[in-house]
Order: sequence, then structure tokens, then C-alpha cells
Amino acid sequence: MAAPLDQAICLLVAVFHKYSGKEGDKNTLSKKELKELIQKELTIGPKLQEAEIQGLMADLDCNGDQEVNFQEYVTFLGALCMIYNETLCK
Ligand SMILES: [Ca+2]
Ligand SMILES: [Ca+2]
Repeated sequence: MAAPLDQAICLLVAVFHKYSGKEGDKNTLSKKELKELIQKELTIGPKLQEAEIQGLMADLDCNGDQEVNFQEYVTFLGALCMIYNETLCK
């Protein structure tokens, strides 16, 4: 049986693929896929404005190909971890 951190990491990977395979390239998130992931998998998602999601996409897309690849997604998760850490440590 997988340890808790293994399970958490597997979930992060599974969530990416749950959305990345919906359209276009199976291994990258389009704007639409990213938006759906954010809105369905994060508590804050439904509260974000369209412009904020677009801004987030622009920030995440380091190589400028209009898609979020796995590496860019990991960067996003890293940023979320930082935010959660700050919130939990208050
Ligand atoms: Ca895709
Ligand atoms: Ca990209």
C-alpha cells in the first residue's frame, strides 16, 4: 500500500491527466482544460474571474506555446504549496 505522500503525488499526476487528455495534445493542458481543472479541483477555482484565470495561464506558460505542459503544471503546484504553507502556518 502506498504511503500518504506517494498517494498525494499520484493524485497530482492523475488530476493533470484527467484534464490534459480531453482535447488536443494528450500531455498538455489547453486553456480550456486548465480552466476546468482549476474550477473543479480547487476550492478557490469557482471564485476566480475569467481575467484572473487568463493571467494565471499566461504566468504558467513559460515556453509560450499556449499550453500548460507537465513541468509548467508542477511549477503551478509548487506555487500553490507555498500559498498553502503560508496560510497553514499563520
Ligand atoms: Ca490537452
Ligand atoms: Ca507551455
